[in-house]
Amino acid sequence: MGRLVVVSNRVPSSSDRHHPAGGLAVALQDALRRGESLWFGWSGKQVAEEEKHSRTVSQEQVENVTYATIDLTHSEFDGFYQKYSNGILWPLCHYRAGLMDFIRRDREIYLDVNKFYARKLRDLLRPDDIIWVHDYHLFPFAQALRNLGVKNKIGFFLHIPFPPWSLMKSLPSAVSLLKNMQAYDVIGLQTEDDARNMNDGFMQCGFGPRAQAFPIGIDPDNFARQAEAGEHDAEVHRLKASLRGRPLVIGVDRLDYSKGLPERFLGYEAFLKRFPEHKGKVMYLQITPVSRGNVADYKALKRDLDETAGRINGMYGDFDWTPIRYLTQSVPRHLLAGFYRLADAALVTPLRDGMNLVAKEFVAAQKEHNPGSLILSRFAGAAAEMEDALLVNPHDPEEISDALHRALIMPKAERLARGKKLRESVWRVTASSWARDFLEELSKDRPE
Ligand code: ADQ
Repeated sequence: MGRLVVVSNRVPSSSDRHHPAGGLAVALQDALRRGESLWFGWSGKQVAEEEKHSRTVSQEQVENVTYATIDLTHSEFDGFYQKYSNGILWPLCHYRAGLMDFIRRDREIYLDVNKFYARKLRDLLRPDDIIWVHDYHLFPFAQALRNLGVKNKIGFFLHIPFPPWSLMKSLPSAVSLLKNMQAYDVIGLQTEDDARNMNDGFMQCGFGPRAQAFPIGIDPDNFARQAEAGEHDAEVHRLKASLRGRPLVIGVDRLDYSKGLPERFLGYEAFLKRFPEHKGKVMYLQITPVSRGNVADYKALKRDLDETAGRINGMYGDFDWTPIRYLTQSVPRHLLAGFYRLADAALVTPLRDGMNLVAKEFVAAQKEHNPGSLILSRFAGAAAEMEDALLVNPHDPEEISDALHRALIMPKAERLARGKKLRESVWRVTASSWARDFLEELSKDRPE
């Protein structure tokens, strides 16, 4: 059997290669360990334009995985990564066409970087390798490889949502993007809705349907073990002591406008206003590390959140109680797991999300005999599998506030019944079953 070749824009950094802590590295762990494999992508480094033609692929072997990475120039990083991938494709795929800032030159850089990556990878390929490409940075990657004569099986997985064609077509050259995707043998999306949207787009452009749903999961056993171990962690104890018996509500998200954070804060404010019996008696901890911090939309979002949290704390707080504890630094995973386990409710209310692994991590971390409640947006991919969460429309502050009140007064029997069903869903589709199912599909023989 050939190697598994994973291609993603970001490759785990050297320090994460021995013990992957999160993200794609955890999801692909089992698949990568099965045999010899290669992981190709950007090194995370930028070089000056003068060095453009002297760049070489650097390789590091860790156990049976070779990590092969290449640098980007400053202008490639800007046009390909910041502008086209994160400034056009990310908002559009999250149904936020209004945030797109389209400049034709960035699309050219995006296509050029895909071709550049393809040339670099081609030299490393063997005829029986199976190639698995990840995410929106690399929509046209298979076509770029095919143009170089690569005949290997190539699969693609999109981690973020895919909008209906009526919206997607607002992207200049959307048809050409979908045309390029015909070069993939298998295309996976997070949900049936996303797969339907993409297939409809294919059909509207005169192509056949080829997208299928492969919802991603976590490694629940491992996460549950970390959460249990967290009970003995000094920092988890500190958090517990600071609660002084009051219920804890937790939110954990990268700082991103897709995660619905300002709307969530307004939901929490509505909760304090409409259910004043909880004032002074609940702690809401929101952990939101800054991502893409140098992009204007993200800076504005950070300002908005800082201001809203400050306003709510000023208006509703007391000399011995802060309504929102809002952290913008990252927290190590084992601590997060311990914090989730301590929480009575989680607020996971993205406006749009491919899947949302925080929802699954929260469920995996709960005490089976006394689980906390999950409040989940209907517009997270996870909602399709987690109907026993308290599902909300994140645009409606009152709906969030009702759900929060309900979560905090929910009888134990109902929490147990919901918790059991949620656990079943998190243990049914795991990171490892996701990768296995996708690769099985990709390995099938299909007509030329
Ligand atoms: P993300 O948008 O990054 O991923 P998500 O699925 O929630 O969103 O995963 C975030 C991960 O980062 C989780 O494992 C979480 O624990 C971790 N994380 C978040 N905040 C953290 C913090 N403060 N400190 C430490 N860790 C933190 C994209 C898509 C999602 C899709 C995933 C996987 O946008 O929809 O579920 O890929 O396919």
